[in-house]
Amino acid sequence: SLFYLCFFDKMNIFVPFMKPRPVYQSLVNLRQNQKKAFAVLVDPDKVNIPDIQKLAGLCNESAVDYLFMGGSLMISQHLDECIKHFKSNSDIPVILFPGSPSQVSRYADALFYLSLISGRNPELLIGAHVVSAPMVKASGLEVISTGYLVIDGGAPTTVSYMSNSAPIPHDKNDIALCTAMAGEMQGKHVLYLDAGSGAKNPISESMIQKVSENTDLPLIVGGGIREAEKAYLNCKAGADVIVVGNAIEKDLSLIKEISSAVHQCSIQV
Ligand code: 1GP
Repeated sequence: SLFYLCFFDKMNIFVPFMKPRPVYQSLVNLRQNQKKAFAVLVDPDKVNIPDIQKLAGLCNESAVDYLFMGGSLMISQHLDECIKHFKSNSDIPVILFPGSPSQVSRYADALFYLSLISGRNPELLIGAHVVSAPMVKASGLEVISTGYLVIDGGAPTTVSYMSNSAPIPHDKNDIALCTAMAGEMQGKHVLYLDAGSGAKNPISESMIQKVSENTDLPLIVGGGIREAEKAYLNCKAGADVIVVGNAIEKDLSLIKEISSAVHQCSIQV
């Protein structure tokens, strides 16, 4: 009832009691404290349960900050299982990064409610959200409203094909910035710049810098990052969270390497 949702403060001002949003708050804290975070992206279609247990151990040892879970397709049916196994081996928060409205699991800690603001496909701006809204609400998940910008990564990626919408050209920093600003003013809570999984060219530092300097939202950057050096440079340019999926699938030792490069950047700012 309303009684439980609101209270009066000392000056008798009516204050709604907000549901706690720990994952979102942790993202805001990064930006406020100039700390950097590393997220490992797992596509449930590409892992089995023993992989997940091994991955959880490596993520724990390497001080990974978040596990993002999701993929453009969902061929396998074991999303819940993957999350449960990860969580029984790790305290790292799991955030859903859904490629379709069916990718909702109440076992995760939070969900990026992605709106593809770089595209002009109404389905991915609002349509899929309408379809998934009752399911998302019923899940009780912490929902993080996300302005999602796909940037051309030099080759067609799954996200560029599936979204049926042109990505922002790699060198058009102003378009990226104006799109990010629009997302911020529309009330999105975080921004995600993505060159797409397995992108040939990751997002340029100059684009990251332009967006980061001119917006206040936590900034997540991913797509085609294969080296610790690039992760470090992205952080220096203003990314708050670095996401890596593809390269880690090929070489698990990168988890430790990239995580320490990202955290190194926190220390030096
Ligand atoms: C894709 O940003 C993520 O949506 C990660 O990309 O798989 O290329 O690391 P990679």
